[in-house]
Amino acid sequence: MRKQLVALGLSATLLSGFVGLNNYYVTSAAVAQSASEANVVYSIKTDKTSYKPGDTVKVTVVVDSFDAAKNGIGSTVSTSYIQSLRSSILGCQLGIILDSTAFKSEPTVTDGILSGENNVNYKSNELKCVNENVAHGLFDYTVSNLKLLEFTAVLDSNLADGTYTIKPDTNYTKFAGAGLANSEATYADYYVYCEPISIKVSSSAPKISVNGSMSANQTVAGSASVVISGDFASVTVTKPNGVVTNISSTGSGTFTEPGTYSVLATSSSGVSSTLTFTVSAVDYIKEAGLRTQTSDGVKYILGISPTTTASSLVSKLSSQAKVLNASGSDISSSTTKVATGFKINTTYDNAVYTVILKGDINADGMISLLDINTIQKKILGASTLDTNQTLAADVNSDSRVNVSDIQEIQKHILGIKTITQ
Ligand SMILES: [Ca+2]
Ligand SMILES: [Ca+2]
Repeated sequence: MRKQLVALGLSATLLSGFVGLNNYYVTSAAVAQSASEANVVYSIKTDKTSYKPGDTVKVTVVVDSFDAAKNGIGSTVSTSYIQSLRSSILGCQLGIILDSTAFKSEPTVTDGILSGENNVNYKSNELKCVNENVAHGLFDYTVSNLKLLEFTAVLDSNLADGTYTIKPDTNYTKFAGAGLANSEATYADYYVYCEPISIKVSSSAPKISVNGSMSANQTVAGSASVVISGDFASVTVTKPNGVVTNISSTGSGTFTEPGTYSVLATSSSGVSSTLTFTVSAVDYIKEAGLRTQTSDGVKYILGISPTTTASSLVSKLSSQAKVLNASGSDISSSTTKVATGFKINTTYDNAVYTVILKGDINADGMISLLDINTIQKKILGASTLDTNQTLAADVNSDSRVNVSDIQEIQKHILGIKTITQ
């Protein structure tokens, strides 16, 4: 075909066009050429790339491009033309070979112009479609994704894991010529290309581990690190609240909400594995040596040492909490001193606690003369204390704020007696 383009002094790019019609695309238009010259590129496609033994494989054979001459420059294609083109390609003999170790039974032709024409023979794992009427037309277009044939074939249910081929039978096709590679065959001036394909067969299921263990129904304390290994295409985790989380993209996730989880992982061949585990609640506040109390419906957290930084407190709480300052800003990673009135948000149960630092009344995270001054003003009636300040000022926890608390703070500052938080 190319040699004629040169002889006529015309370029195939002269009339490069793009016409959408029934999902077929005209990608080039060449000059008229002899009836017997054409390039056909077809391919074998499967509905998936990975299967498990016993699966049904759906195979489609499509023409990716078909170059021939018709009607000269400037003509367009019609639906009926596409149909006739399909018939013309059919005019060629087409053979498909299925790997005989993988497929034990006769394929079933489900669609395609080749079906129902009494021209499909199945022998020894070869699917041979025969029509001796090779059409000669003057065609001028490249057609994409034109379906020739569709069939299903069932994999042996006892098939070993591995890779199996589906390939063109170039010894059988009308185009076949001696001495050419399997993927390439010629007949007269026709050039036909089709690459073999391989499908993966795997019966192995993805492996699911929780905190490094693959045991079913295990209970892990506080936090579960789920990791999927091996071939997986989808992974869903059903949480204790019934919400399903997709971790297919990473194959891993960390879960801290107490309760029972179930993981479903499916391989690309469709083999699934499941694992159920339980996350038990951990009292990270208690573990950190802190304590809580509730007053008038407000949750307080106590036991924090003066001058403790936000980041060190988060670390002490096993990173299961955030620290918010008096303005509500998340300062978890900062070195700001945790002060009376700050909030601790425990992320595993989403509870919020207000920090009370005994002796830190002015809320700067330190115990100093400034705190004594703040209490003195309150005692003298010069100012008032809010609820948080009142709790912090009652250093000796006798439910009163008076000179005794001031004395406790003085002893703390002088190093005589440390305030018990
Ligand atoms: Ca202070
Ligand atoms: Ca007191």
